[in-house]
Amino acid sequence: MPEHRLVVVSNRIPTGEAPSGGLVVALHDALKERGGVWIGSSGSTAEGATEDLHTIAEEPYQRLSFDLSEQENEGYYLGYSNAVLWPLFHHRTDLIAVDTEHARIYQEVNAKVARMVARVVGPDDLIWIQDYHFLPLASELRKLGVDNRIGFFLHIPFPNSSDMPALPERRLMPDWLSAYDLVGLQTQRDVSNALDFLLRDGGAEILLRGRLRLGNRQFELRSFPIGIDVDAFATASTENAGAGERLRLGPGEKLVLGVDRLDYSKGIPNRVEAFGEYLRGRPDPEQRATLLQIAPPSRENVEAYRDIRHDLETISGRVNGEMAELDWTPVRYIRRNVPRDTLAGLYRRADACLVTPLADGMNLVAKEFVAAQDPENPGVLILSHFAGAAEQLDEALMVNPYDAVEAGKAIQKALDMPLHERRARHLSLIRSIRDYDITWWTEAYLGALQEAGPLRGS
Ligand code: GDG
Repeated sequence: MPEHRLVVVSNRIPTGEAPSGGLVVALHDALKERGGVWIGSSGSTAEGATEDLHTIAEEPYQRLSFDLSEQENEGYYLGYSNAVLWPLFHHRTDLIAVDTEHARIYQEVNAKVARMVARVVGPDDLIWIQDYHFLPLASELRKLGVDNRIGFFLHIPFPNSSDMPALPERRLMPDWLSAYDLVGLQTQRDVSNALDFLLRDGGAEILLRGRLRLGNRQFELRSFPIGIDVDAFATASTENAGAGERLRLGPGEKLVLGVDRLDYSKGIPNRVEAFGEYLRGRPDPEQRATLLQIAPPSRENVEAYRDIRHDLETISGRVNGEMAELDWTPVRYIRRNVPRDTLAGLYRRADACLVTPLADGMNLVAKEFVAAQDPENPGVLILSHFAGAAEQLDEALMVNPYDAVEAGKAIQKALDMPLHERRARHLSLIRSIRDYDITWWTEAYLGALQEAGPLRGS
């Protein structure tokens, strides 16, 4: 395929060398292969922020950042993106904080970012917009006369038809989406939710499978489950296989691992509750296991995120208070970012990984855990039905994260699982994550974007 220059836009761009957060990790892997330009906010707020783009890196791809003002950050990022769209798209309509001023600023920031992007793009560039912060960006770019091929990828779930009515701006959504040439979603479930919305409430019609018309625009809607750089992760895990020794687990003690941004969608308190159930129900009380939960803080300025921290600390304290011994603390919780290499080594040491979100677009932790296993003696993935990854990783132990008893039994089953079964499940899982890795995701998406209609100049 002829290589058009790629211009990626996302809310944040990595400023340091060790990106964390699913979207940033995935795009970094994609762009380091292909090169291009990545535009995003610096994360710092400036008084009366201008529309200047600052070059923060040239290699292996160009990174351009912009600043937001305090007020823009409050309205567009904390307010609308993370206190309206994020809860709505994760089935938490109860947490939505509707504020017309925030909605107005969200639109305004999208118009401002469109002006900055329009200055950078050349006529042959492919533009790839990322995630819910920028739903209206293509419609703003079109207003400026940008007629390049523009793609969108939504990293989080698409809301179903019972949740969508809670969004005051839902009537704008069909125009936002149809300004793109290709709307990429994580799963088939998301595609059916988006189709349902666009056909029933949005006035769109289907032309062909995956191809829609709305007014005078035609666009495509398809799923592209995101993946990881499997080899890079596998190598990091073998090179850091000693990381688990720092935990000083007792002889025969099992390690159960959880790794998530501290976010209410990830089901972290439910998971600790499930671990408590497992401990109470285990047939051999001498069998010790530690749950290591790594949960770097996230969006702490949004109120609902303070509550989740409180919930997690309460439940961890309760389980430890009940179950700990003088020489054993069953729940260890680290509210800090752990270096990526250490993380890879911890995955490899873990006997089981608990990936039990209540709602999740995909969940890269599930895939990283599988990539990090020793194929001769692999650990077991316990996966929520509500992770997008569940559509692909059906050889994991699937659980309902709301049911602590069921999830507790799954932990027991994982820790007792015979080697031949662990190997067989792992083989199937690793095949799936290799077939749909980050290179597949980028190429499949960009190939489809390129074919979504003739590009000027090609
Ligand atoms: C969004 C969607 C979708 C976590 N803690 C540390 C750390 N991490 C890394 C993990 C993983 C990433 O952050 C988290 O990715 P997820 O996919 O699990 O979740 P979100 O951040 O919510 O990502 C999600 C994703 O976008 C991609 O499309 O899968 O559904 O919500 O890579 O390893 N990394 C380091 N230290 C930590 O403490 N270094």
